[in-house]
Amino acid sequence: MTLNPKQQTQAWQSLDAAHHLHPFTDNGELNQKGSRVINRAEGVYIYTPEGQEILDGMAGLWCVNMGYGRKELIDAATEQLNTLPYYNLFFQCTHPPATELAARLTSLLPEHLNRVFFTGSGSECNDTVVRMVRHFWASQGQPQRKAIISRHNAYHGSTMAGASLGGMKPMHAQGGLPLPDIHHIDQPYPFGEGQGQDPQAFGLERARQLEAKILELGPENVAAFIGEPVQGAGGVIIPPASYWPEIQRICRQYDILLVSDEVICGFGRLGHWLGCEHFGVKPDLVCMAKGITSGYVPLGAVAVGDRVAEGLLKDGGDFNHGFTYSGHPVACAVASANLALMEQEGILERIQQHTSPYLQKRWAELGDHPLVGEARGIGMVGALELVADKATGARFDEKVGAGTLCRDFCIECGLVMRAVGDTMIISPPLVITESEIDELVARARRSLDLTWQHLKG
Ligand code: PXG
Repeated sequence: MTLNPKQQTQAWQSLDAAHHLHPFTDNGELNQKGSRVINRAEGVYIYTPEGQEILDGMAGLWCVNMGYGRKELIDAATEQLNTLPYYNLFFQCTHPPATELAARLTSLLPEHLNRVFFTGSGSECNDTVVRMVRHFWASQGQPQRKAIISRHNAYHGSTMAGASLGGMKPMHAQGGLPLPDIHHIDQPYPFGEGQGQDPQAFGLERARQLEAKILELGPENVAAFIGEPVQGAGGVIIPPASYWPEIQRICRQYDILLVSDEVICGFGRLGHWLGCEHFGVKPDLVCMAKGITSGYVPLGAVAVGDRVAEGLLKDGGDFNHGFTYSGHPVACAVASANLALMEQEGILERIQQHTSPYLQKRWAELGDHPLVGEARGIGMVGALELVADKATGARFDEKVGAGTLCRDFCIECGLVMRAVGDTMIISPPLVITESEIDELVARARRSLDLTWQHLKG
């Protein structure tokens, strides 16, 4: 018996409910409702089996930067699967896709980043960084430098080290986190935590919490500071311009390594290869994943600055760390094809000169909506703060679940927008056209109207 699309969806939903545990999901609640099945995608659109077309305002999970259905990436994967579907980089071996990608990547990155260590994901990059910075300081005769400083509401992944570096309270509440020697300072979030203050002064004050924390721990005990240039999963938190230069000054003054987590901000999301370039920051280590392959296959990479690389290569250079899928050949081949495609299409110039200014202009218009306390954005990300009172910026009671409501109306209107509490965020594919941006903004406005009617009606 062939099933019609609705029956097929129901069949998948019941298998899913019986056998599949979802990440970051109330699985009990989901199993009652039935999960949303997506089984096809093209360009900036995803589709349900019943044929609903949904504009993917999140590029999957901030990763499908060059859009769905790119033949160049599919061909690169197919060719590599046919040639060498797997080999490893352990035991003195290499393979052409990893070597060529390492060279290609370092040629695109700032001058002092000349080496990469491959992983399978962003979380694995951050686990790698924890071990690498501590190993580096040990190589410098300072093994006591173990402390790593991060921010509250940062997201650095879900592994033990990634979730510890992250500053997500609900994550720390499960599984005995954070690990020892990981510390958090406050985030540079003007709308949420700096209301009524001058944004630049607020940015400096938040950066100087790093200095205070270093002095509290003793500079001789601190290995590194890690941050996302713009916090993504935390709600598109854009720091004031004063923030990053001050963080860099402090790191240099106390000789603390600076790690930029570029898992979201890299590969064009902020209009540059790396988001830190926008803020004029020169990190010692850089974590990359997601957009490196446009999400087609999993890959992560840690770019290592010359100073750290020289430390690691001292005394034989043994680093006892690595993953079966470090630099998987298919992932590396797709990443190289993705970088080539980005260059061929001049995507960075297109973002800087056209797509980002247009997206930001249209996005800012949503700021006039009665439900929106702030519409902000940078590069190819945006956020809307939903408020109960536009004049005072007062939030809705948490129990109202305004963000969740709005997110559900978005889907009804054919748009994926993510809710972080009552902050609605977007991170569309970088290849989105002006008319697709118009569509995105129209669908977002319609969803805001429906949310408003529901809450006030
Ligand atoms: N660093 C940053 C800055 C991230 O955003 C990771 C590390 C971890 O990467 P992996 O590949 O291990 O997932 C991330 C991941 C969301 C969401 O809902 C964000 C991420 C992952 C899943 C969901 O915003 N970011």
